[in-house]
Amino acid sequence: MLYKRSSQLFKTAKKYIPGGVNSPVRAFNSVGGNPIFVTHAKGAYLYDVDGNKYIDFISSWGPMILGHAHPEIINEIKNNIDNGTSYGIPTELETQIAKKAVSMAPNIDKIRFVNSGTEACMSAIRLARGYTGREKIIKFKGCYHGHADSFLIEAGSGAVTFGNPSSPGVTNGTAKDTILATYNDLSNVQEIFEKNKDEIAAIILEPVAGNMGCILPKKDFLEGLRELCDNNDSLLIFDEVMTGFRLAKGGVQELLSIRADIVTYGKVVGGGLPVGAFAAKNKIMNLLAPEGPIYQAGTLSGNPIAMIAGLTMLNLLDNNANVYTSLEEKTRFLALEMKNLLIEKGVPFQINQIGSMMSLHFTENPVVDFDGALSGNNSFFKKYFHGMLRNGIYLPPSAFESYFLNDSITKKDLEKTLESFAITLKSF
Ligand code: KE4
Repeated sequence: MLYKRSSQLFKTAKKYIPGGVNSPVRAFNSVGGNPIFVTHAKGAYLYDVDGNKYIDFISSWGPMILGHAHPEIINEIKNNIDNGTSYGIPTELETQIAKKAVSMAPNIDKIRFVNSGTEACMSAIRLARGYTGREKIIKFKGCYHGHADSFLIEAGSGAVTFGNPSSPGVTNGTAKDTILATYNDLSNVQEIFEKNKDEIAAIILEPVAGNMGCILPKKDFLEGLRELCDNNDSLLIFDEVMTGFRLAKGGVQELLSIRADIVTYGKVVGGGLPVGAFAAKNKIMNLLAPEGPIYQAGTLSGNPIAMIAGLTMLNLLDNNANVYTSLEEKTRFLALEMKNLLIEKGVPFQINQIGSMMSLHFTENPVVDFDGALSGNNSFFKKYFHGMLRNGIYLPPSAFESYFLNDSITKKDLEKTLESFAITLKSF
């Protein structure tokens, strides 16, 4: 694998774009080396500027669940692009995709479309604060809800004290309203509610986490959060930007039969174009402007080309329910075979997998929270990442990300991936 042209392009990119990228994780800082630059993608494959081909395990960080450049999505974009690309005026398309999303996801009556998962999550907490009249939110260490100020908060000193800004530019005033809890630790959340009686507007979490690697909720964790919110008149916000329409048609709410009060979406819902969304029952959504007083807006929200891409994607998923079984089978097969290779090698590891999401951590400790993810051996991870890249496998360039399989991946691709993994393990 040669990366000559990618390295040249990265050098130039850094002259005009901070860090040469438009989103930090793409810069390979966590694994070292220079990012590849892609020319195009089709199905399960990425092609870089140096003519290298890769099997793609990030699927654009989730959106491309049916594979890149899906013919039906591309055709619908082509069929609509000549009508114009943006009006800032309502279109029937927006109602069609809203109706489709509401029919697929449980417990929602209305949905508002925005342009990213960040916008969806920041709007969801404003809605929760407006609905409850309270100011504090609880989030979990290691969960990521986009880059809005209220989420760029790291744990404060005590287990139940307020957070501190995790990025310059986030004010202490903002940080004081975000409290950090430990994922999968229900008693910690209970303690926070007791110390902040009647002050918690909402809990926001990834019901299946994908930003610490993939982490599953422990038995009764989500049910416990549901009960705490009900007993304290707080709202439970599921950030399903990653899991929505990916782990099941109805996301985690359907998969694990647990009801959220507000759900956020992104990635898959846009079919590869910039779309986020947040949704809830009428009693909450009707408080949103222009119907209610809680303000939220966006010039390109409901953009017709993004809507047609998203609507086509949702229709494809809704009419092809066995895609979820197929993705689960492929991901489970990969996880199992990787486990066998790792056991044979004698390397300490944890593999977490659910549906088409999985991650590998080089640690003997079970990875059930952020500290567990932090205990992974990052030098092993760097060797693993670059060994797989050199052998034609594109993985997330960070141990704190989830793999997102797409349904274009074939059994042959998975066998090639395992061959690359066996070669990579030889270098350990
Ligand atoms: P965006 O603003 O990036 O569309 O969505 C933010 C977001 C919200 N909630 C969850 C659960 C998310 O995973 C994300 C974004 N995910 C990252 C991957 N860890 C996107 C990749 C990136 O930041 O470039």
